[in-house]
Amino acid sequence: STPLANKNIIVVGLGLTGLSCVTFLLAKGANVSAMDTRAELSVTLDIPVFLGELDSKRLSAADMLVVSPGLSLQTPAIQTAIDAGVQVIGDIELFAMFNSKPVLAVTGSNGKSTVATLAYEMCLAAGKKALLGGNIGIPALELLDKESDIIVLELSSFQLDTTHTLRPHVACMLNLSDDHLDRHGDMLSYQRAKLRVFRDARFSVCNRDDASTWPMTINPDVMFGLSSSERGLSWDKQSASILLNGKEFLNSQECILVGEHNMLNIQAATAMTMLAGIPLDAIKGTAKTFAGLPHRCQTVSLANNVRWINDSKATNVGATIAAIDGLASSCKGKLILIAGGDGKGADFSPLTDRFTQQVSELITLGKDGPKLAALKVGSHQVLTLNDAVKLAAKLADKNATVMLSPACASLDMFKNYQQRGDMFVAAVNGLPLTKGGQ
Ligand code: UMA
Ligand code: ADP
Repeated sequence: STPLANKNIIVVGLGLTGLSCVTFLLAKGANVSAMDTRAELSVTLDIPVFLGELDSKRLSAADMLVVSPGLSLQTPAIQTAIDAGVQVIGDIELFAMFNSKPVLAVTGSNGKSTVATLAYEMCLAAGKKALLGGNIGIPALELLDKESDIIVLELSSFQLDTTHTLRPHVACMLNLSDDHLDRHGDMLSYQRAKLRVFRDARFSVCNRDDASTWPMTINPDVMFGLSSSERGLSWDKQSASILLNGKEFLNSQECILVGEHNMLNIQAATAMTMLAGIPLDAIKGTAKTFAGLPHRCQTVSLANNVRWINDSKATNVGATIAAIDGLASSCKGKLILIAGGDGKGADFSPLTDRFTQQVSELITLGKDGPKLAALKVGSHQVLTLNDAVKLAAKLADKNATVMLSPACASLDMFKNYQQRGDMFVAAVNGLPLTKGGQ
């Protein structure tokens, strides 16, 4: 029997995470029921399921709640249960309770999926049986019954908020910029949630140039950054290469990934896997051949001599800034930016300089489109992504770059960022080819 057998456990939230928790807890012999605030959900489960408003009494009477990342711990009914002494955890804590494999955990505002995938591929290249999951889309609990030597987890601030005993072998925080303030309230509590990744970690990896990634209580084992340093990973702007302990490790010309933000991502994944004992040749080989993930600064068409870039995963201001800066050196003609969506309460003003200096035309849409449009004189507001693409095609001259990098979440208009990116690509592919276009 396990510590969960016969316990009355309520899984709160029935998305991907919640469903993985129900399956796992049933297998451990718990008495499982589930709740979700959404009144309409098409799930058929063999357990009691309560939809709609959360039943506070029922929650407070449970032995344990497993809360999904999409629900705030500040939700009154959950807060009441916490106050009543009910143990409240998330799926990552449940994972931690049963995991015995070394974990490489990465968090941050931007670059998590790229770094997690790079680290995972580096482990595979070294012949390790590696698994990848977490916020990237594969619930961590689904990894537990698979054979592995090492597990790479991408963790969000919401997941870390409900995690206490993960004790990763290597923990890494990439950066901190404004995101999810509608849920966390302020930057400090958002940062605190992210720093929880370092709790009881064997090794820690931090960004030398972003002090908000180093908790006061730890001494980072390896630092990375664009600033120069004789220790850890650094960037030599002149030779455009990544240095390890002051010596050239990898020239960016040898890599498929472009943009300084991606050079940071390679550095972070290198630091993490190095600390996990992965040989440098496997790390380097992967860093060279990794082509990036879809929806992240991905070139999707070169028709009519216009470069169309899908960066739909740029769901916050920091990501869009990195994408614009990353393109700066390779943009030969106009840069036309399509942005907007749900800004999640973020401050857009850090974009003003980029909009004025680097973006030739700004096309906005979505809930917070007007707020973005107000930051640039002569910007264009449209209603649909299709209209945005058509207008961009009209405004594009030879050698122009058109990028969808919304700086906002997609949920006001789309199912998720993938659907937004796919619809962008479909709209681009639906454009008429002019004579001489390729
Ligand atoms: N919801 C309700 N009521 C509920 C439960 C959820 O309205 O009772 C809503 C949430 O507000 C949210 C949606 O339903 O809009 C989904 O929430 P969820 O907790 O059920 O989400 P899952 O389907 O379990 O997916 C979660 C992560 N989603 C969130 O954190 C919102 C996924 O990250 C992750 O891939 C998955 O677990 C597996 O670990 C997505 C994400 O957007 C990609 N993450 C945020 C980000 O990256 O910025 C943090
Ligand atoms: P996350 O999983 O944290 O959302 P991704 O790797 O999916 O991060 O990248 C999302 C977007 O964030 C990219 O499309 C790019 O615009 C931006 N980005 C990627 N890496 C970084 C980084 N190291 N710093 C800042 N922005 C980044």
